[in-house]
Amino acid sequence: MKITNINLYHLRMPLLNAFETSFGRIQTRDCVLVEAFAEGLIGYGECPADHDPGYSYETVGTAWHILKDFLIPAILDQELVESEDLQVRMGFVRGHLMAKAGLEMALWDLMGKSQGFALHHLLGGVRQQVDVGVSVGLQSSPHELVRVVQGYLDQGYRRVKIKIKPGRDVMDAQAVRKAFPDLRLQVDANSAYTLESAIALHPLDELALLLIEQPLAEDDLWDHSRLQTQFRTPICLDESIVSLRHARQALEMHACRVINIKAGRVGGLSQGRAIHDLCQEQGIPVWCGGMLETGIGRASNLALASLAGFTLPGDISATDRYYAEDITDERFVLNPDSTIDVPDSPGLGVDINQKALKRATLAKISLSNKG
Ligand code: OSB
Ligand code: MG
Repeated sequence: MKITNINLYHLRMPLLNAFETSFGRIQTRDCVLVEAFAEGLIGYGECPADHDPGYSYETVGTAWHILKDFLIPAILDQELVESEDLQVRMGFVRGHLMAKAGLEMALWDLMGKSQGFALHHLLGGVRQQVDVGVSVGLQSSPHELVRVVQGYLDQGYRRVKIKIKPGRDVMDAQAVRKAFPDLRLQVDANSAYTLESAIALHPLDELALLLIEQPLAEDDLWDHSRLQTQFRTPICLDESIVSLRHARQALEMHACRVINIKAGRVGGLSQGRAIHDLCQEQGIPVWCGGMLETGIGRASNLALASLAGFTLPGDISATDRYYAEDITDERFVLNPDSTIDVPDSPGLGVDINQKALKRATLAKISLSNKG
């Protein structure tokens, strides 16, 4: 198929609750929505770059620039049969993986709609519901954290991740573990430690955590491998894994025992699936990370997490954990067994709510070769 024109939207949506991590606190969440037109169909993709370069160097501003000035001109009116055709055309752009992933997602949505298949089917998924958990931001105190976690358990979540940072790590995790002895619990530091300062995390090894996510810098596979030797608890990498090659190298040097897969971080669903396949071959568990997505990105995450190797619960929560109003008609709900249904209609399987999209839009541009 040939994509003839694309609209980009800069979206900003208010979060129901502020979300605080070791790299910052947000009350609203930005992203770039890609709207691609081909064969009378419309495909959507979400580029999860945020307002600030805290999680990654990419921002809405860099993604907008790279999409508008480089990626989109390279793919408009080109024959694209599968995601690989798109990746080859985008290959001249170094990095900017979230920008590429947003465009790739729109192509998957178009391919699914044109062939009449849901995304989970195109990707090779094996389940209709996926196990999910909730990612809880830093709270004002361990006491408040326990109260917030209790609220999510009351809603039915059976796996909880808490954010940590230096000075807000062991006490927070101990408080949650003490309150909920059997909870499936994990922590995420978002690169806030060094090999030296991570000594402070040693008591976490006594808390029967599922994993410790991304304690060290994103460009530091080697020190993660040294840190892993100090812990029984598996280290899980998020920010550090930006490609299939990084995944292979991380596993070869034992830098982690679990991988968090985010299609946005690795340049698209195709690369996410490739990392899944590698990990599955090697018996390494993976799970689907989240970036506070809208209904578009959430639908994509659910389809990806339906692949057989996603054996740990994903950071894919119900819509009402994030937004009062989403840009899709569909709202995702938590089933009583802490799962969410994988969309089953063609493509992403969700429809845009035009009024909500309009309310969330800060800027829009239309790109085509016809001027
Ligand atoms: O590190 O997993 C992360 C959100 C934004 C950026 C990075 C991360 C997160 C989350 C939230 O943990 C997961 C979710 O979407 O619920
Ligand atoms: Mg993370």
